[in-house]
Amino acid sequence: MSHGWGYGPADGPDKWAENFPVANGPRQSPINIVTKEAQYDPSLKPLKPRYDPSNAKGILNNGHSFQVDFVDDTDSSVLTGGPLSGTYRLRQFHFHWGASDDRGSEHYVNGIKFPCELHLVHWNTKYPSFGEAADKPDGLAVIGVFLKIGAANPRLQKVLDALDSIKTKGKQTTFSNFDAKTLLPASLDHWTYEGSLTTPPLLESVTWIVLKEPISVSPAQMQRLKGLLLFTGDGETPCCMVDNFRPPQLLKGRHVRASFK
Ligand code: B30
Ligand code: ZN
Repeated sequence: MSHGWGYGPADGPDKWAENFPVANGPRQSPINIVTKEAQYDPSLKPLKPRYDPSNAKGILNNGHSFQVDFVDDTDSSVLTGGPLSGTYRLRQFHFHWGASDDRGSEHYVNGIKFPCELHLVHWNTKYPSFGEAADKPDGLAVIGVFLKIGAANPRLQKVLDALDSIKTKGKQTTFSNFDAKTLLPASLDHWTYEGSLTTPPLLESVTWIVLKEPISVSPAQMQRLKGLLLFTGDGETPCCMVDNFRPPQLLKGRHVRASFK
């Protein structure tokens, strides 16, 4: 799994446009969310995630993050509501984080960074598969959840405990019976805007739903995340998986809507 892109000086976000010109496109992600510019939209519906724990399938070190993958051949784990029309199936979730706690999130709120950001990736079932949806303007919906340092989060522990088995790029193991809903905060109040994948191929296909309320992670849990994984594969010079985030992109006239006053 060699991607030809990464987060280093030679292959990082500043270089992505060389191979992926859409990096400079009109609806790139992430963004800095300026809360006073976001307009409350009373037409946004309540966000309705409905996830079946038995759909969790595996956990993979993909060389730029780690992802928990879900069986997505039926409508048993889906997201509806919010800004969305139709039904979006859960495909995977993954995280972005920093080398230190002063950075790590992809989205910012009023210029504020968080140490980590969770992404739950869904695809629109009006298309036949994730692959077919991934390049359509309404193909994907990603829920972004900020993590802030605080109390230990018992709901993250099962994920963190699995990281030992996927230290290097390309390693994967089974990961079953996990309720992704337990990773969401109590409030589903959100900001939403039209954006893109935050990694190459940077496709402009994502309806972003960024939750206002962060979830907590303890300093020790954050240390585990930062210390256990490598960007590199077996036999390569080890390189710690940290600072795997893209910085905010230009808004280019887009509007951010808020589901709350
Ligand atoms: S994100 O939520 O905007 N960070 C993808 C999904 C969500 C985001 C970014 C990318 C995605 O599906 N990328 C293509 C799939 N990957 C598969 C993989 O195993 O990990 C292929 C690839 O990049 O070349 Cu990554
Ligand atoms: Zn992501």
